[in-house]
Amino acid sequence: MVAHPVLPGFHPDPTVCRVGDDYYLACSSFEYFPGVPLFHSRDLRNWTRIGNALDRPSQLRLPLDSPSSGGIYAPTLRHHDGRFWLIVTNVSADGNLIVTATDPAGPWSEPVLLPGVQGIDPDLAWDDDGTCWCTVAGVGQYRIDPRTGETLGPVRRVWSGGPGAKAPEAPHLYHVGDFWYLLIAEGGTERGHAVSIARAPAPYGPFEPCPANPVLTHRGTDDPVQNTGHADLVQASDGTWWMVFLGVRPGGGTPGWHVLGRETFLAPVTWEDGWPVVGELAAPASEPAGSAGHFTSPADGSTPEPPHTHTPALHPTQLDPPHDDFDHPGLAPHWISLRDRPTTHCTTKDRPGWLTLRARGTSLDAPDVVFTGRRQQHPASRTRALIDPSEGRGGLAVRLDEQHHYAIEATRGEVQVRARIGPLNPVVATLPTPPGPLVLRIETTTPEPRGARTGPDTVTLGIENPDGTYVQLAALDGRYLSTEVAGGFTGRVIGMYAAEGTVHFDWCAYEPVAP
Ligand code: 6LW
Repeated sequence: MVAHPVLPGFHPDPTVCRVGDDYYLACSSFEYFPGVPLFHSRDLRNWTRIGNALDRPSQLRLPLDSPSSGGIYAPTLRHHDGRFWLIVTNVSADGNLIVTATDPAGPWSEPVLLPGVQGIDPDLAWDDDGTCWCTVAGVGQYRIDPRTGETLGPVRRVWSGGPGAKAPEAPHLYHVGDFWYLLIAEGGTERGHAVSIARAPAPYGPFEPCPANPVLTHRGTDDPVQNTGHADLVQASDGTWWMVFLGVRPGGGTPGWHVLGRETFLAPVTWEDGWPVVGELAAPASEPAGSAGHFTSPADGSTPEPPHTHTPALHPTQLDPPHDDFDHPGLAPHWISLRDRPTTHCTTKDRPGWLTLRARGTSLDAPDVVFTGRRQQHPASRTRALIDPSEGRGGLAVRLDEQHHYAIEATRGEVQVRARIGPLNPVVATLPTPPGPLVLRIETTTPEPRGARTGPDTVTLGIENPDGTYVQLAALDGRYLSTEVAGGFTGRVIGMYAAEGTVHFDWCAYEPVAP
């Protein structure tokens, strides 16, 4: 069985919590605004986006010169004392911060900063007496007052994972039965990634590692899902246990390139001798029978069913709205912009029914470029947008960072395809066009691998004639827009941008394509 992510595309560092029959999940968002996407599910497999925790500039400061893959790292989402608590690190500005909400769809509070808490990947856990523990990568632990952000004592090193493993991080602390369990990731977020666990009689230790560590890793296997790690546990309302974690799907020949970023996967968990045992990766609920749901647990062969399987699944994986006409005053929560989104530069009010982008940075190479896009969620995809470039220059781009992006750019009477790959920045095609609105198109296709040097996909860029026929201008190797080439923590985002003057977009449509 090939497992599919429950949240495909750039959705790393998942954190999950349950309230009654409802599950909520949050992910990292790095240099994009709004930050920390939030999802709701009744079955842990089909997730619906409900908003973003950091959706106001006062909550999310991302300086215009902050680097890509900076910004917002690794949240923890918990429900305690009638409120949702989300703790996260803004590595580009404010460090660790907490926001709270009574409704996870928002509004979320202004941030409470934790200047005394040093370290990424903060976790929150409460003792029975109300003591709040904040555990960070390393692995260090603080006693804090989460309402004020004050630290109530020095950091204590509680565990550093398995001997010799790098990057003990992503800690989450749980009280289960007689023990406190400390779940961590280790080995780094690349092919060596793993999940390990330790337990103790108290939240602060002493921690005894699980003899079967790591409890999850795909390193050294030929599993199509690699880099599995950075996990969180949740007990379902029917008593079964589940793990969400990140993984990647590398494609092409050696060494494999993943182009959609780190995605969120799900696996069942059973308990043996007081330790969690992770079963096979679970597929989304509407996978064809026989290709999913073999939850054979290495522990006892039992087959836990996901909770609430009555939930209808319309699509095998979560897909944000495929088509946006920009007919509503605000932008839907799946649209993400680079670093900020002032209405002076990105608005639906200038020309009703259109998204208007006003240029600031003069190209996608500049960190202050005005860019609004959405995550590429499927290996084979098609994105189209109707642009009116008559007052400026802009286009449609697939972006990994400032140094890695392909774009089709329109201005009065001409379109160009540009391919930025590290220090190279050629114009690879130019075509005269009639003035006025035109449809730009970007497709990603995944041809059968033909050997060790085959790339993971092909990115094609072109325009549509008024009669709907497609004119392809360039077909580019997708490996150069992969994490293995570009580095960093994000994934591809496909979107609209302005590089000069003002450009208007009537609609933008994204769809998966059958491979
Ligand atoms: C995150 C760390 C990691 O803070 O990558 O995969 C970092 N894990 O835990 C950025 O996502």
